[in-house]
Parts: sequence; C-alpha cells; structure tokens
Amino acid sequence: MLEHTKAEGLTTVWDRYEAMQPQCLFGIKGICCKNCSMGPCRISLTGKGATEGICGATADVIAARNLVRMIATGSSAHSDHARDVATAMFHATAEGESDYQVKDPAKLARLAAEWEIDTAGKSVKEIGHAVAEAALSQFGQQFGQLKFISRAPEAQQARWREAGVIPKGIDREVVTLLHSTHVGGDSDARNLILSGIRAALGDGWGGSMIATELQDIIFQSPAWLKSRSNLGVIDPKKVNIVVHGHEPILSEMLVAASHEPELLELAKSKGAEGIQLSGICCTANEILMRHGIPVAGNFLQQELAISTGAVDAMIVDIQCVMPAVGTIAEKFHTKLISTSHKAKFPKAQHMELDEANALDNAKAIIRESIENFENRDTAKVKIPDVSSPLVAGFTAENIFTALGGRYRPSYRPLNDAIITGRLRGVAAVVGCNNPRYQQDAGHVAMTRELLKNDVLVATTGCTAIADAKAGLLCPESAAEFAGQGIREVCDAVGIPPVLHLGACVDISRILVILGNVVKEGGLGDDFAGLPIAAAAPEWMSEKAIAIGFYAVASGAYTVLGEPLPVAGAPGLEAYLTDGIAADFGGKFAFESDPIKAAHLMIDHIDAQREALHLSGPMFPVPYQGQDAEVAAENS
Ligand code: NFS
Repeated sequence: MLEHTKAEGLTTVWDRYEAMQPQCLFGIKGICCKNCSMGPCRISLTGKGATEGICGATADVIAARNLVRMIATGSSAHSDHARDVATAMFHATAEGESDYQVKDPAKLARLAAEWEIDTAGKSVKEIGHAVAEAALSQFGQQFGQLKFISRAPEAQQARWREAGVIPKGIDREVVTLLHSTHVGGDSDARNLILSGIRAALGDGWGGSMIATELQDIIFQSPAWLKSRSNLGVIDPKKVNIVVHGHEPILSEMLVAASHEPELLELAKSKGAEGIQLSGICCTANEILMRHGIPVAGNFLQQELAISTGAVDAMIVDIQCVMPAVGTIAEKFHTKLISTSHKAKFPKAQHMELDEANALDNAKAIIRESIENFENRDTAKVKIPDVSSPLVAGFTAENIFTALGGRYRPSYRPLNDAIITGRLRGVAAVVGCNNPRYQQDAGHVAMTRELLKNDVLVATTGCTAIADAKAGLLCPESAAEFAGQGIREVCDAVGIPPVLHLGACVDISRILVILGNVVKEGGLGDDFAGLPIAAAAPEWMSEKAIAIGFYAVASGAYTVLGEPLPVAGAPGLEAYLTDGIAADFGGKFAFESDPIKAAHLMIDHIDAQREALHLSGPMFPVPYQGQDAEVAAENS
C-alpha cells in the first residue's frame, strides 16, 4: 500500500513523520514548559544552560506537569465517551420510544444489584433509567468514592487510601488535576503524579468501566464470534462504508441501518451487490465484538483504507481520526462524514448524529454513502488481497463460563492453570500504532514471544487488530506459536491463545477479570502479587498514558515501547520506574525492543511466581530468565 500511495503521489503519516525529523528533544524529554506567558521555558539538555524555569520550576516539576496534563486529556476522552453512553441510556430508558434499548437485562440486573438500586416492582426500562442516572451521577460526584472502586481487591484499595488517590468523581479529579498544573500551583513532582493517578483511576475504575458496562447493557454483551481483519475486507463489488472513531452510539446505529431493506435495495439500484460495513480503530472493535463486522485496520491504516479507492464513505466520530483523512479522501471519490459536534474535520461533510433520532440519522448517512458509489473510479481501485480470520468477543463474564464449562462456571480452572504452571502468567498487551515503529511489528513480536513462553495474552484496541492481522486471534495459532502449557489450555477450552476483549475502554474488562482471579483465591490478595504484566509496545495517544497510569496504580508492572516524556527529569523518571512500586505495587519500564520487553515481563512474572511459592512453568520453555540467557550466550 505504501508503494501504491507513493505511485499515486499521496502523502501519508509515514511521509509526514519523516518530514518532521529531527524531532524536538526538549519535547521528547518532557522539559519544555509553556504553561504561562513568562515562558516558554526549556531546561538545558547539556547542563550548561537553564536548570530551572523562570518561575523556578525544576525539570521534574515541568515534566510531571506536562505528563499529568496528558493524563487529564486521556481520562477525559474515555470518560466523556462513557458520559455519552450513559446519556443515551438515560434518554432511551425514559418514557417514550427510542432507537436504543436495553439488550442485556441480565447484566443490567447484576449492575443494579451491585449498586444497590431498588428494583422491586420496576420494569427493565425503569431499572435501566435508574442505573443510567446513577452512572451519570459519577461524573459530577463531589464526595465519597466512585462506585466501581469497590471492585478492586481490598489490599489495593488500602494502598489507594494510604496514598490519598481514591477518586471522588470523574470530572472532579480531572478539573482538580488541571488546576494543580497552573503556574504557581503544585510544585511537587510526586504529588502531581498522585493527582494524575487519581484522575487515571477515575478513568479505569470509572469512565472506562462505565462505558463497557453500559454498552454491554444497551448494545448487548459480546459473545465469541468469527470475522476477518485487514484491508482485504473492503469489497470491490459493494458499497463500502468504513466507520472510524470510538463511540458505539454511532456505529451501532450504522450497523442497524445497513440492514434496512430499502437501503439494500438502493445500493442494488446503483449497481452494488450490497453494503459492506467495516471498521478502523476502536469503533471497529466495538462492532466486531458485538456483530462480527470485519475490521479494515488499525490506527495507521486509516489513510490506506481510503487509498484503496473503493471506500465510498468514511464515517467518523471522535478520537484517533487524523485530520489528514480529509486530504486523502479528496484525492478519491470518498466522502468523509463527521458526526460529532466534538470533532469536525477539514474537507468533511458534517451530518450530526442526534441520539433522539439516531436511526434516521444513521439511515441518512448510509444513503449519502450509497449515492456516492456511482462516483467511484474503478480504474483507481486497488484493494490488497489480504485478510485474516479471527475469533473475538471475550468478556469477563464469558471467560468465566468458558473456562469452567457450563456446569462449573468459575475462575478456578484459570487460577489452577496458573498455580500448576500450565500458564506461566497472563499479560495484557494493548495500545496504539506509532509511526516510530514498523507498523504492528512490536505488538506481534512481543505477543509471540510471550505465547512461546506460556504467557496467555489479553488484548484490546489497535494491538488486538494487529494480532488479528497476524493470525494470532485464531485458536489454531496456539499450535503454531504457543508453548505446551497454553496449547493444553486452549485445546481443552477451544479458545485462541490471545483473547480479544474489545476497545481500549474495555481494558476495564481486564481489571474485572483480574479482580475475579484474586477473589477466586490462591494467588495473593492484590494485582501487585499476581504473575501478570502489561505492555503497550507502540503507544502514542494520551489515552494510553491514562491507561498506563491506572494499570501501574492498580499494581501492574507496565512496559512501554516508547518512553514517557520524562527522560530530562531524572527524579521523576526514577519515581515512575522504581519508587512508585512502594506506593502502588506496580511500576513502569521503557523498552522499545519488543523481545527484550517481553523478557522483562516474563522475568517479572517469574519473580511473582517465586514470591507466591509457585514453581516455574510446568513444561520447559525457551526462555528461562536472565541467568539462563547469559549462560547460553557465554557457553
Ligand atoms: Ni486506544 Fe482506540 Fe488505537 Fe490507540 Fe486510538 S484507536 S482508544 S488510542 S490508536 S489503541
């Protein structure tokens, strides 16, 4: 596709990345401050220039302020997404008709019971309304603590109480965090990070978890299903509509509208064989998980999808949509249609999705896309013949049932597999694409290395799409890539060795699963003691930073491919990669080589196993720790 875009004279993210070199080291190292107009201030890279800002802020304080502002944006993005879902559910369950309905009443009932909502004599709709109202109250809550905090292991909650980081309300912590970063505000790097963690926990155990739970309730909980992934899912004979962005409020309605007989007829009348919906980024994961809609690609493929020349419309809402898609769409017949007042794009036609008329709006958008089919120039169409089968649709609930079987639904078999060493441990590998790295290479190499060493992998977001394209989401991939222990588990249960749990907001599913593992017993009393690790090999977004911080604050050892922008702030870097473990159990490591990063994770998992008095993996595995590797090298 890169050869194709070059031949067509198109500019893509990789060209712009090259044109941007060399990139500013002050920015990379986190030591440029432009929070007030005495600056911008830059701390010297050589030690010969300024060692503090004009106000006296040190490198640690400047880098910490910059970093926590990124957490604030990331947490806001996930949480505002959740607010939209809760608002849609609130209106949908009010009196009158709505295009959205409660699709999973059993999950609704469980959540209502957990939140102690009085359900006696109430209809499903009324319970849904009360739950949506309670969810909305979490955003502006001023006292107490977020409801889902109590889902975390008690030992971790105690750490959070000790550090004073339990979030009271989702919006509140973001506002307070931003306030702290104002000139003359918080000038203690560790305290700034604690405020950042409060906002990040308000994402993971707040906004993201609310988004996942309520989406399952109003759009249905995912079940295992098969589909395909990569640009080859774009169908030359059909009207191709690519949905890109994040909120299923839009994409769910587009899925529903794409099945409307009148629109299918309209497509046929234009000479198309049907309507092919496909997705990019996390909205792709949402409609894949619930409907099996194929995935066209992850973050770095958004321009490439358009450059196939066969995309009649790209429909976007919010987050991770490059402004450049308008420019590339203009080179083809592709219509770029924006749908959210929160995100408008150059050269896009705006067709706002109003949740009160969602289905009609979605139909109008699809009609517009179909009308554009006849403008397609078939001479310009170039779709690579490449797509891979995949299995997706895993949730905290259906893993529970799957692992225990129908008659013994429980996490016990998972815990037992870890305790006996069949599974050495579990890794969450998540996050974005970043043009600094060869696309997907980090995700795939790390995941294969973990599998080879009997570490089961849970994945979401753009990593899940990378794994799908590499064939890692098929049960058969266990035989090809996994160690003997994982193979036995996958054979017994029929699952792939890499479990696709959804979009990035669905990392909350991983938190719930780990909470259940701790509750099941035998593996310690918090996440910090579990043989687990997390990684984001190609992260680039501020949402990924928020995720990284709630992962670490929840006790996870978290390896990032790209370092956080703290290299110019030695005190802060030391805290994040070491000292923070004393406060929360988890810590960061930075390693851009995915194999070395996988081994950091495996070493951590082995150390956790030892601390739990569990012997090593049950079967011989290729990597036996640092000493063995060094010994092999020396021999
Ligand atoms: Ni996550 Fe989804 Fe992808 Fe990164 Fe963007 S799509 S929310 S942020 S780029 S994984």
